[in-house]
Amino acid sequence: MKRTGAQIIWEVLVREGVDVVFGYPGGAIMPAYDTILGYPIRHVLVRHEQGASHMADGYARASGKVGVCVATSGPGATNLVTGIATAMLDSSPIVCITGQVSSKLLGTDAFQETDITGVTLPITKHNYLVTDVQDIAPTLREAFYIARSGRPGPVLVDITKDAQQASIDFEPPKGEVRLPGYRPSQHAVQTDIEKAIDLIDEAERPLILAGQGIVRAEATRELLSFVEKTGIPVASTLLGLGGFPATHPLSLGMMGMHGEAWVNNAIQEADLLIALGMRFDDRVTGNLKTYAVKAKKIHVEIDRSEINKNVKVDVGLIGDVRDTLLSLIPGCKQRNRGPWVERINLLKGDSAVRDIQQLPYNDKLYAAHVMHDLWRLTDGKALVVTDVGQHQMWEAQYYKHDHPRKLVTSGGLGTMGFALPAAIGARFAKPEDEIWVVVGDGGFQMTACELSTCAQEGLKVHVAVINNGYLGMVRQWQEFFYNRRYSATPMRSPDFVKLAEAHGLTGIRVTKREEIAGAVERARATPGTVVVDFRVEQEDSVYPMVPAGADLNDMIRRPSPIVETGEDP
Ligand SMILES: Cc1ncc(C[n+]2csc(CCOP(=O)(O)OP(=O)(O)O)c2C)c(N)n1
Repeated sequence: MKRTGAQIIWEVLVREGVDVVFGYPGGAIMPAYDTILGYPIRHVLVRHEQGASHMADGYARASGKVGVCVATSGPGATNLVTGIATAMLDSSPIVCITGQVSSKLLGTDAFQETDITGVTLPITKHNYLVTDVQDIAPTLREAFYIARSGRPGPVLVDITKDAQQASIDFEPPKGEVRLPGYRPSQHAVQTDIEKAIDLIDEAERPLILAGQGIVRAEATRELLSFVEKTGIPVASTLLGLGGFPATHPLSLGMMGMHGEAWVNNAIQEADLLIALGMRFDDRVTGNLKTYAVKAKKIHVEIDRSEINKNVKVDVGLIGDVRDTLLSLIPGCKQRNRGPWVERINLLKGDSAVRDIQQLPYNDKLYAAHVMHDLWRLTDGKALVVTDVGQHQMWEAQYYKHDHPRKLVTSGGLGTMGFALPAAIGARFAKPEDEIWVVVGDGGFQMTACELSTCAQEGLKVHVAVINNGYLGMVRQWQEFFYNRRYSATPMRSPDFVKLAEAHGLTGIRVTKREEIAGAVERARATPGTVVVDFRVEQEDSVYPMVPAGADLNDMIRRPSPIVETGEDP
């Protein structure tokens, strides 16, 4: 059958199972936009291409499938860049399709020409420039295969306008994609598995460090079996939250810069760390010279280049986390590590009385209240998409995630402006889920234009703006490390209730704790997107905090004790 390049793009996407793409049209991608009308693919018109790449990413994180975004050449393509880098650092599988100027104009500084493959080379898993219509189908198939296999990541395919316009006799390619030299699935070496089992059986104070690899590899059930057999407590990275049930007795919570104090103390006392699908990021380790020096280390990772990159390990197991856990479980002894768990409980010490929730009632609204109440009111079942800043850390501390893919957040790049568009992507991935966006007043304003997309598409997401009148996390650093010189962090915002209303949406304002439940109920009962403006305490800080590059034990703690009643909040 005769097909144009523009048609072939959608033919391949339909065969890859794509039913929604996020994008914005323009000259060099117009042939593709013209033909999409004939295919069963929903196109979501974003308000800025950054939103399109975050939406594709949010869709991918919530569903486990590949997300797709589309943009024109030049400024359209460069606007995707922040979302591509975000997906790259968090190993999120997206395919970005960009139009390019016609091949005879390449290299002439033609109107809207940018070398987008050059620009995105360091922030994509792979990228392509396609100038021949014959190459469109095989290239797109490779792009999907590379994006989803091995360590997932973003792939960009830049297609010239003439390749989109040309026609060929098209036969859909069949069979597996084969790429010489690319070996995405590997299995850990058996002798290394045996070494790891010996270390696990011998250890008296072992800890599991659960990373996002657990979620990506769909390994939550296997992790649970491993923990129930070996009795080893689990600490999670930010992106690993939900990979192990937060309410399980052996779940310790988050590690690292804003992790629980006792988790960081336990890491420093451990005699064995079993790192599963995580990459010893600097936010997790603090000072590498003093990091877990008493512990032997086992590192399970799908990406070989992560082993011994930041932390030298005793055993590296290269492979899929689920697959590797299945190899480890039968060999490990059934054990109860009671004394170690008791020791960790002792390390919890006075943490409970330092918790902001222990403050006697006053008329102040704290972000921690909002997160805790949201968790209770949604029964811990909502899919929460957070932005970056203090609210992100409070969410991680106070919203207990028991299930994977229920927290979508930008970890590696820490991208403000991520949350609202990523939530729109997640909305398409999970039509049945209750979705809450948790976002700061700063980050919300970076991509609030996507409220207009919510309105046009008739989408229901709840936006909780944690409005403290500051770029809170930066203000916190200024408070702790720059003598309270609040340079460029006080921020005036528009009236978010009116902003919602201007989009034909609903806005609600909350200034007191007792108003939280009513607002949540009203948001749930209202059709369409609802923005809840939570006016929280302006100068609260996230505790504990390991200063950048410090020893994990050197945490700044909330001044203690803030109350001595010991009563439940
Ligand atoms: C795109 C981008 N620019 C700058 C930063 C640096 N940064 C990290 S947190 C933060 C403040 C966030 O403020 P807000 O969105 O109001 O959230 P809050 O910390 O108050 O919860 C900034 C500016 C960033 N992470 N991303």
